[in-house]
Formats: sequence, structure tokens, C-alpha cells
Amino acid sequence: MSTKPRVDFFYSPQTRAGGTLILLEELNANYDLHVLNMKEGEQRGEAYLAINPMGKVPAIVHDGALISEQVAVFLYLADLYPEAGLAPPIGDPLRGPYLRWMVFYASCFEPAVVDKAQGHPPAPQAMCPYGDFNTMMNTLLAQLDKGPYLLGDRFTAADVLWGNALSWITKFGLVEATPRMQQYIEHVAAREGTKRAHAREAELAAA
Ligand SMILES: N[C@@H](CCC(=O)N[C@@H](CS)C(=O)NCC(=O)O)C(=O)O
Repeated sequence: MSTKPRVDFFYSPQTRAGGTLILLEELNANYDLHVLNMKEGEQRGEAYLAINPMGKVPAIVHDGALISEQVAVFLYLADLYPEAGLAPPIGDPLRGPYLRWMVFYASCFEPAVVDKAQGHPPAPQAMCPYGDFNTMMNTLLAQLDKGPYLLGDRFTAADVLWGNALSWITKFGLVEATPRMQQYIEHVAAREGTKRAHAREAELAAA
């Protein structure tokens, strides 16, 4: 019998939860997939709100605890399946940069992209969580230049997060892909776990 931990995963196709599906495949995790039909508003139904009062995906439940918010879900899962080697452990010199780039995504990149997409003027630079759009973007691009992966030679869960997010965001035309960014997106997308997750997502979206 497998001793691998098992998680419940709350998901809807073509949402932020797609990144978590890729990560679960990359980790070879044990998971039960719960698909929410957002067209029917299932994420706002009583049953799901009792699990995640935010009515958002992705979310996972493990050992009775809810973990919501994409980056928290990523950090939790990558640590839960250490045999996959996608999370530099505490004590590894890459642990700090790994946490930095995970949190940079949620605290700088996403708010910047959402402000841009909605045409919201950013808050004054000193108060704005991402400073200003160009500084945030140039900081990311300089890091990508250190590649092939975000943290250099080592592929981590941060690449699953960023590879997928950059792919979506450039497809939506919210950010223009530089040649290096495009190369990074393709490099990450070529992985077997990522391909499996994309195939599964396509099936689920069609259903
Ligand atoms: N802060 C959340 C945001 C998640 C989020 O906004 N998910 C969207 C899908 S991309 C959602 O569940 N929307 C459904 C709704 O709000 O009704 C995270 O980082 O995971």
C-alpha cells in the first residue's frame, strides 16, 4: 500500500487552478480531483463555501486542513512530496530565492498584471506592492536571464508556477513575451508532467 500522502484538490478548468494540476502531475502526487462547474456557479454554492469560504480555486485539503491561495498551495505541495525534489529544503542556499520568487508572484506580479488588465492606475510607487510595473517586470526578466530555470540550473516548483502563469498572461496579451521569456515558457511546457496536465485539462474543459 502506498504511503504517499493523498490530498483533495478543488479545481476548475481554465483558471488559476491549472497550475496546481501541473504541479500535482510533476510531483506524481496522490490526489482526488473535485471539479467545480463555474459556469453553474458551483464555487459559490453552500457545499464549496463550507470548504473554502472565499469560493476560489485552487484549494486543497490535507489531513483536515484547508490550504488555499495558489502560492501557499504550491509551497505546501512541493514540501509534502519531497521525493520529487521540487522544493529546495530549509538549509539549502536556494531555499531563500525559492521563497522569494514564489511570493514575488503573488505579492508583486499578480497585483501588477490585474491593475494593468483593469486599467487601474497603480498606487504611488512607495505604497504600491509592486513599486511600478516596469521595475517589477525588469526584475523578473533579469532573473529569467540567469536560466535555464528561474533559480539557475535547478528546476523547482517555482518554474511550474511561473512557466504556466507567463504562458497564460502572454497568450492573453497582458504582457509581451520577450524571446527569453518565450524560450522559458516553452522549456517548462515541454516537461512530461506538464504535458499530462495539459491533456487532462483539455479533456475536463471539453466535458
Ligand atoms: N487569491 C487566490 C485567487 C484565486 C482566484 O481568484 N481564482 C479564481 C479563478 S482564476 C476563482 O476561483 N474565481 C471564482 C470566483 O471568484 O467566483 C489565489 O491566489 O489562489
